[in-house]
Amino acid sequence: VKVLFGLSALALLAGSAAAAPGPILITGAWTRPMAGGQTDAGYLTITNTGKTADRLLGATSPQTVKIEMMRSSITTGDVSTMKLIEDGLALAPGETVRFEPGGYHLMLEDLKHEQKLGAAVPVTLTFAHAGKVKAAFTVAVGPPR
Ligand SMILES: [Cu+2]
Repeated sequence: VKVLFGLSALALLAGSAAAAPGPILITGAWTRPMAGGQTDAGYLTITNTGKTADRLLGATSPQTVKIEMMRSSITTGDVSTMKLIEDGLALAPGETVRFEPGGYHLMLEDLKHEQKLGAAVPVTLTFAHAGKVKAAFTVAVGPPR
């Protein structure tokens, strides 16, 4: 049984090393131009194309000290508030979640460098099931079309 397990673990490793896309599909990732030292929001669309429920647990980037998941909403009196998402974001099989201005966003806190128009900011998203998924956030004035 141990030998069989070892073989299947090797097969899994070989499979993950291949370029085949995982169940998590990231599209339209962007963030605004911003000076270093500032905080900026990042937006993207995440689709769980797999058959297993998943959960976005967090994100990291060499460009920031810290990334937090937040959700903006308009409360009474047209006041916009941001709420920290501390226990992750669930993604049912087949579900798509959009991070966009006025809603879900990633807070890229304390940028280490200026974000110049047209550059790409590397972000690694961590999912409970899919593991680490890399995304490049295009620095742009609005969402990519
Ligand atoms: Cu925020």
